[in-house]
Amino acid sequence: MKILIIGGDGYLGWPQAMYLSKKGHTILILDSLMRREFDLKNNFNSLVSIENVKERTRVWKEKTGLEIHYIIGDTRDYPLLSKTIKGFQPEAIVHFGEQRTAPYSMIDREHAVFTMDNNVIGTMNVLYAIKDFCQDCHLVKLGTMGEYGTPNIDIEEGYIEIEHKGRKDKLPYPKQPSSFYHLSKVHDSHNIMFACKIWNIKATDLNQGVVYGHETEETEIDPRLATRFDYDQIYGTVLNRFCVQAAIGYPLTVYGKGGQTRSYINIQDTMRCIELAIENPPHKAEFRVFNQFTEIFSINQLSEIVSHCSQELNLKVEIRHLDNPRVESEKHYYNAVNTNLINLGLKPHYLRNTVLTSLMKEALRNKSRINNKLIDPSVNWRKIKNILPQ
Ligand code: NAD
Ligand code: USQ
Repeated sequence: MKILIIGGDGYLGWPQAMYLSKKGHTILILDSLMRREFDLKNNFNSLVSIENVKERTRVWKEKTGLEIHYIIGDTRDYPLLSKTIKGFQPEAIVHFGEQRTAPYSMIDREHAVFTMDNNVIGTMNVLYAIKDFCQDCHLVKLGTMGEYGTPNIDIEEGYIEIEHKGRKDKLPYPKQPSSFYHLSKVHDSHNIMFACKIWNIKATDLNQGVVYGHETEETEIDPRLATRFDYDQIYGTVLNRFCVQAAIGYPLTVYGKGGQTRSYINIQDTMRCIELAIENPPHKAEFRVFNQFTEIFSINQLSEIVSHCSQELNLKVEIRHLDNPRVESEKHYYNAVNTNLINLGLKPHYLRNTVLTSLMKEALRNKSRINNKLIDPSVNWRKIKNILPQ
């Protein structure tokens, strides 16, 4: 298939591009490079060093004989986006290309507005380009489990059957996100659902949990094919952060009471889930939602797992409870359904194994690259203006 990967230079997009290229698909990446620009501007870094997109694609060709083409461009640039989609005629578009962190979106007004503009307008443009130039294309859009928040009932896959005053309906599941970033994903979901209905577009919204890990079969081919591994307070996701903290003896940064419970997925399972979505497209006009995660943990459970694994490596690890910089429940009910992808054939990797065999090892190997000034959270949800340490 011809597949356009928007955001194909990012943490997930780059390994996904290689994964699908190796399966024989023709891959074109579109990426604005906003993620790399953030690091350059703020002196942040990935734990493992990563090559630029030109070098990555060159090494990929050298090692596998396969080509991955790329265009540097922004989804908000409609002439460029529509020309790309019209010219390439993708059968599927995998859309990773958004500002993807909650703390970034809560820094101040500018960052919140950028997040809305970049994500919501960018996705609107993708929808219009599909409608105008590529109606049969399947949009595979990365959403997030955080769209649902933490309701006191089970979280279903996108829709819920409701009985109200004696009448029944199947409605979009209620959304209670906890950052402007997560809200941008909710707005995207509504826009995509509406576009499917009025223009007969087909789309899969993948409500993905927190991703951990950095190794895939393809990144292991050569160190120059590595994907980024973020551990800082803005882009680092919680398990990746805890493993880096443990490697340098930095007390683990549990926010608040640590009862926050979330769904998690290994990066290798992300690759497979996207492939499953592409291989099994929805019908025309269908807006399909999959909950893309494999396991559920509280932050306290994660810190205990990392602490336990660290002891096996003779590392001494302390757990520290910080005042929570976010506004979120710290003790709540959480149970989410994830049967759609499992029914399509997903065979999960498990978190405990990845901590010891991959994450801790990588963190120890790259200890000298860790900047501990980037670890503690300085972005607070309640403050009007936050400052990033350099
Ligand atoms: P990332 O920031 O590493 O990658 C996103 C890429 O998209 C970057 O290379 C960035 O430059 C590019 N991009 C951003 N805005 C763009 C635009 N307007 N036009 C073109 N390119 C643009 O993020 P990631 O971790 O790879 O996440 C990919 C997607 O998956 C995001 O949509 C994110 O919300 C979603 N997701 C991520 C996680 C996670 O834990 N990493 C979990 C759930 C969902
Ligand atoms: N947390 C800590 N300590 C830390 C970092 C985080 O206790 O050092 C807590 C947070 O308070 C939160 C939980 O861990 O309760 C998850 O935080 P996170 O930063 O790992 O993940 P989150 O902000 O939810 O965002 C990440 C990705 C985002 C994706 C989302 C999936 O950055 O792109 O959408 O995971 S989900 O959580 O399902 O919404």
